[in-house]
Amino acid sequence: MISADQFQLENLALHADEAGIVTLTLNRPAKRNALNAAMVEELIEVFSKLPRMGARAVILRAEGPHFCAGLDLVEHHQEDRSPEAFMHICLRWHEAFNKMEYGGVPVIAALKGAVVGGGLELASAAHIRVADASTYFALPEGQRGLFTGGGATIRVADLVGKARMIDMMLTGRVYKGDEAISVGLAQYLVQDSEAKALELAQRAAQNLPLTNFAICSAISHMQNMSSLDAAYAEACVAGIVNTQAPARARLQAFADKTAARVRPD
Ligand code: 1HE
Repeated sequence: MISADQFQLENLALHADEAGIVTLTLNRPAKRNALNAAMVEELIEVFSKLPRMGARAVILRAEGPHFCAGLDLVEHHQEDRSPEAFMHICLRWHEAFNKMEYGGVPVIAALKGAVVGGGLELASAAHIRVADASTYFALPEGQRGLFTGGGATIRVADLVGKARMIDMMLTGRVYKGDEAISVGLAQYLVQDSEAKALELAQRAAQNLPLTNFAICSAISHMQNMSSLDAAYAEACVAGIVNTQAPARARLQAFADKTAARVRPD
């Protein structure tokens, strides 16, 4: 069974159940879960190892009232980084978030409070985002004299489109509630984002692991390809996934009319 002892974590907390559902907690509430360099290294460690440890789904949650306040601005200020040093910091962020997005294990973000700057970059690397009434989204980099460096130009622009992202950065626009859902920042708006994330994780974990691997890595890879190459890659992935031995029982159940049918509710 996956356990926290298998990781060296100070800024994150990890708990796994017998079914392989991992709850990963951003655990710097006193600093509003701001991402310091150490926390990013821990994210890399966790998301590098979990796919090989049999994790079936990850719930990414936060301690305290805010999900994540983005880059640790105090550390950044105190370190007085050179352009080269900060470029390397950004590359470590990309390493962490790419491991999340392309790792093949469903990651479901349970959001609350501030999901801002690098916190939104982190959330946008999850496969599903669940918001509650307290959740709000912003990219305050523009107002801080900064620019995004953790993949927002790719993932946030993917979610909301270029024009909205530019507006968020130029004006500090904050999205929350139904409007945040309608622009694509989250897929669910509920009273209890953690309970909903758990429900979604448990549902996703009922899929075959190889199928989830394809859903949570192949789709993202294919978005980076030409349509022609993506169609070819899709055929190759489907060749492997759609002929996997464990799928036979599910197909048999459909043929026997014992499998659940797709219904609207
Ligand atoms: C922090 C950070 C942080 C809080 N770095 N320490 N991100 C931002 O511009 C968001 C900056 N943070 C905020 O706007 C607010 O802190 C919050 C709205 C998130 C929360 O407000 P509040 O009133 O609950 O907390 P607070 O009093 O502002 O902060 C509490 C403590 O957390 C305080 O530390 P303390 O030691 O004085 O108690 C704050 O300094 C600390 N804290 N946010 C460091 N971000 C790869 S490029 C990515 C670019 C970016 O992400 S830019 C960052 C955008």
